[in-house]
Amino acid sequence: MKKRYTITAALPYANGPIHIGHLAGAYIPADIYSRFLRLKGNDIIFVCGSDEHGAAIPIRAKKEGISPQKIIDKYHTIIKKSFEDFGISFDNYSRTSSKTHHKIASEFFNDLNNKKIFLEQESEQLYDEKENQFLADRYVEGECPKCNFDGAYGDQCESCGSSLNPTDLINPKSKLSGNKPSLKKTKHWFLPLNKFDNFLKEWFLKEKKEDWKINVFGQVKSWINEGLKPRAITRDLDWGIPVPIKEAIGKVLYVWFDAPIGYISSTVEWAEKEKVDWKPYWQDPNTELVHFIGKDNIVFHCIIFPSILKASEKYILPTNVPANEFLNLEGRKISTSKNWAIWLHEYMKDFPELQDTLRYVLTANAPENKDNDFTWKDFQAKNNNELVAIFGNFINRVVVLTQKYYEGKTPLVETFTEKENDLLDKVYSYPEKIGNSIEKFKFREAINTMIDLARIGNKYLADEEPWKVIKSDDSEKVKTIMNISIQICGILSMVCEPFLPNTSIKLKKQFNIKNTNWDSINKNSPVICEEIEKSNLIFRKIEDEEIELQLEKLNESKK
Ligand code: B3M
Ligand code: ZN
Repeated sequence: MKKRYTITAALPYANGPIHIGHLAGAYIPADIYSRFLRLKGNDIIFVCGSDEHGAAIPIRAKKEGISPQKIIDKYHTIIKKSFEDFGISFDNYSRTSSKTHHKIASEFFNDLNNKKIFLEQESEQLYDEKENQFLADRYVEGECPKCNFDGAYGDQCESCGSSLNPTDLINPKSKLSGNKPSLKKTKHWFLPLNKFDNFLKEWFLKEKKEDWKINVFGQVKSWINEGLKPRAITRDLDWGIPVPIKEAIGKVLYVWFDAPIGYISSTVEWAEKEKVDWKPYWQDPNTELVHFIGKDNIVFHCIIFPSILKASEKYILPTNVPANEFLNLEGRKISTSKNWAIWLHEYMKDFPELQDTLRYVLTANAPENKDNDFTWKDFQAKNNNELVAIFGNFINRVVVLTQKYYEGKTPLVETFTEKENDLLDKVYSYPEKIGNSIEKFKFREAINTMIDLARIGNKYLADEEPWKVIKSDDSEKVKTIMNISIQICGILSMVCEPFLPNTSIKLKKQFNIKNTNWDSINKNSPVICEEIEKSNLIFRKIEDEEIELQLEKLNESKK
C-alpha cells in the first residue's frame, strides 16, 4: 500500500565541513530509506538544511576572525555541495537563517506562549565577567555530572548523550576567556518537560516498544523514568532568532528549539516551490514521520521536539527515530578540533569517482547498534574484495561474454529446467528480502543481502563455465546461462539504487533499463536486453599506495 512519509535528517551545524561520521550516522541511512520508499512508489519528502544558529556559529566565527554570517555562508555552501557529491537525494536542503524559518519558528514560540505552555523564570546562569557575556551551551565546557567526561558542553554531554544545563557542569570553564564563570541572574522561558511526563509515558513507553531500535528506546526510557526537568528555550546571545516578544529583547531562541522546526520550514519551502500543500506532510495522522540522527541528538528528537509538537496540538509525532551510534576513525573518536576526520570535500579530491565506494563501506560497516570503527585498510578491502571482485567482476563477465557470443543481445530461452527455475525464484526474491531489511532500518543486513545476490551470480558463472560449454558446442546451454546472468544483472541494477546510486545509473544505462519502480523487475517481466552497452568497469581497484597516502595524511594531524 502506498503511504506518505516525511523523512528528515539532522540539520548539520554550519560551523564546519562534514565528515564520514556525519554521513554514516544520519545521511546515508536516511538516503537509502528515502530512495527505497520512492522506488516503491510512495509519496515521500526528504528534507534537511543547515543549522545556522546556536553558540557553535559565533564560536567558529571568532576562531576564523570573520563574522557569523560569513561563517554560515561559507559552510552552508561546502556542506550542500558535499551532500550533492555523495548523492544524498534531499527534496529540499534549506537553512535556518532563511526568512521562512525565522517566521515559522517565531510563530511556534508565539503559539505556545499564547497557550501559556512556557514557564517564565529568573535563574542564575553562568556569566563571563571578562567578556561581559552569559555562557550558554557551547560557550562553556566542564565535567559531565553523569559520566564525568571532561569536555561536556553546557547543554549536552557528547560522551554519554545526557542533556545538561550549564550550571550542571562540574568545574565549568568559559570557552571565551578560559576563566571560571560567575553566576548572574537572568530571565528565561522554559519548556516544562515535567508536565509532559504523562504524555511521554503514554506515547513513548506504551506505544513504541516493538519497532524502535533498542539503543534508542533504552536511552529515552531511562530519561523519562529518571524524571524530566524544565528546559530553558531562550538564551542570552546575540546570534539566533530573536524571541518574538517585547519582554525578551536581546534574547534569542535556544538553537534546539528552532532547529527541529527547521524540518517543517524546509518542507514549507519545498511545497512553495512545488506548488503543493505542505500540511499533509506534518499534520495528517496517516503520514509517517521518521527522523534520522546520530545518538547525541536522541533526547531532542524523542523528548523535547515531540513535546513541542504535542503542545502545538496540530502536528503528528515521529513514527520512528532510528538513531545510529558513533563511527570512530582508526580506533579514535572522530574530532573536528583535533582534525581527526575524513572530510568529504577532501575525499572528493583524492577519490573523485569513488562516492559509491564510500557509501558502500559506510553502510556495510554502519554503527547501527554500537560504535564502529572506520579504517582505511578495511575501506580498501571492502572495495577490492567485494565491490570489484564480486559485484564488478560479475557484471563485467556478463557484459564481455554477451558481447562476444551474442553481439550484446540477450539470447532468448524457451524453457528453463526445474533447477534453473529454482534459481530464478531465488534471485527474484531478493528485492523483497532487501526491502524488508531497509524497512526495519537494518541497512547493513540489506547491503550484505545485495552483495549476496552478486555473489550468487558470480558463483553461477564460475560453476557453469559458459566459456568452456561454448567450446563443447552446447549452444542452448550457453544461451540459458547468459540469459539468467543478464536477469541477475537487471535485478542488481535496481536493488543497488538506494545504496549505490551512481552505479545504478551506470548499470541501467548499460543494460538499457527504463523502468524505475522497485517491483517492476520480476520474474514475469525480466530484463531482456536488445543491446548491452560496452563500457568501462563499474568499480576500480584501490592500490596500496593510495591507502598509504591517506594514512600518512591522517597521521600528520596526530602531530
Ligand atoms: N545541529 C547537529 C549536531 O548536533 C545538530 C542537529 C540539529 S537537528 C534538528 O551536530
Ligand atoms: Zn556524560
